[in-house]
Amino acid sequence: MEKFPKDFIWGTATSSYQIEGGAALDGKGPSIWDAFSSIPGKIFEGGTGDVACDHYHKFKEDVQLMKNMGVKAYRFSIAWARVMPTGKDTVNEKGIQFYSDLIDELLKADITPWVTLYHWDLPLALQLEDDGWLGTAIVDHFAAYANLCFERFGDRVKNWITLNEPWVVAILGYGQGVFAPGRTSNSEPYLAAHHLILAHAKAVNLYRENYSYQAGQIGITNNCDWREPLTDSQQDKAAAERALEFFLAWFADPIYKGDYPAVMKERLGERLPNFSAAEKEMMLGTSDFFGLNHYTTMYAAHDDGTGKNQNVYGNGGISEDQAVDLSLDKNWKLTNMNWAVVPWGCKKLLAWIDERYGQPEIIITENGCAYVDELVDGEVDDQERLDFYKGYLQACQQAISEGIKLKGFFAWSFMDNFEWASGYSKRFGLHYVDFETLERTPKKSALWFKDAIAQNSADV
Ligand code: PNW
Repeated sequence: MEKFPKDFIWGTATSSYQIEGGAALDGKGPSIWDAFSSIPGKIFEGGTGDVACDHYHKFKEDVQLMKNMGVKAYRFSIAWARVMPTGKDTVNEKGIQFYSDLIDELLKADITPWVTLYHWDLPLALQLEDDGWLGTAIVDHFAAYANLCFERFGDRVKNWITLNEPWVVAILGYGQGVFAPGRTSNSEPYLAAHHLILAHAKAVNLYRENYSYQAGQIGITNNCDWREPLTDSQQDKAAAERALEFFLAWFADPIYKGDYPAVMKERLGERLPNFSAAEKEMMLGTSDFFGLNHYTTMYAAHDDGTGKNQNVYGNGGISEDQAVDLSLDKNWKLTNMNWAVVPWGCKKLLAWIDERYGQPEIIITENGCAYVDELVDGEVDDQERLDFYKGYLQACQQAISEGIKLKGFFAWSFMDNFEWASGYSKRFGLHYVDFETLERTPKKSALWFKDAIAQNSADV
């Protein structure tokens, strides 16, 4: 049986808006997701995060469930508006207390906290007063918020993730408008992304300058699918490479190489902002690990203008800008998100990152799948999810055996939750949540995951 390295980090992940509830409790301010989900038609069946999994009240039970699984690490996010109701200046001590208690509970259970500072729930006041990620003020506001978190939690939290998936914020929030703040544009995504990267860099610099005594690590999490050339033609190979550059290198190149990919500059012209020399210097090297959220794979072909697959959800950027036509293999199995299950794509993506960025330590901070789960006699037989994890974790094992420095894997998600625009219609959890009673039940995949952790192997 092949084993993972001894210190491999096995974890599960969640995010604040998706699980906490308590949207207006104990002084929490509204976020753009509270506002967005209140607009008719934006969320499937009008779902909101008002209650979600009520993790705000049930966190002790949740930590216990994690402990039962034997997970070594738990990735969660802090709701900025819970600790700073308007995003700046005023601190909400009750919000601080909630996260402080959660962190203590995790440490008591021997589970290492991995804390994401921003998983999309921007304080609404910052959207209204400062144009959210389109304005320049956000960079300093984010750094001040990060500073508060380092100051209050950094004695116990040693693993920080500044941003979750800036690509989603930019493309789905400011390009396609399907996520908060719901804007549609073909230039705003590039501006929002620019400020996201600068905010990340500023927070990391601040952490390193002022909190080195805390001896923690800090990085960013980007999401990327794999793009496989549809044919062996030079054109399709170039299209696949271009698609990956517009998806992942857009955010990773500034951090690992100091600037945007050349192909983006060429194709976008004035819509792509420039970094000053000082900004380049500030950004370079601002991730101690390469955080990666990976879910699926698509074929990429050169688009001569007749492409039929434009603007598919999750297309990796604004299609017209890339001249890439995306498609699926009809033999691939699809999850309930219509995302194809292609474990070898995961391995190829890890190898691409390894090569392009000089063998960074990679952490898969999310991987998982949605299926139509049913609770029957107190059990959920989600064999498809079990197979999914087995396949992807075996691909991870292979990557490690080929020398790729993959250090950890966080399953998305610890439990079923509010799946953004899909509301409660998509279940990604290892634990089933009954959204009427809020009762949690470990699924079959959770029991498998527990065995895999215990044996430190995917071959179980
Ligand atoms: C990620 N796409 O979102 C998020 O980090 C999670 O909050 C979310 O629940 C999970 O994946 C499942 O969706 C994504 O369109 C949303 O490519 C959309 C895309 C990718 C990731």
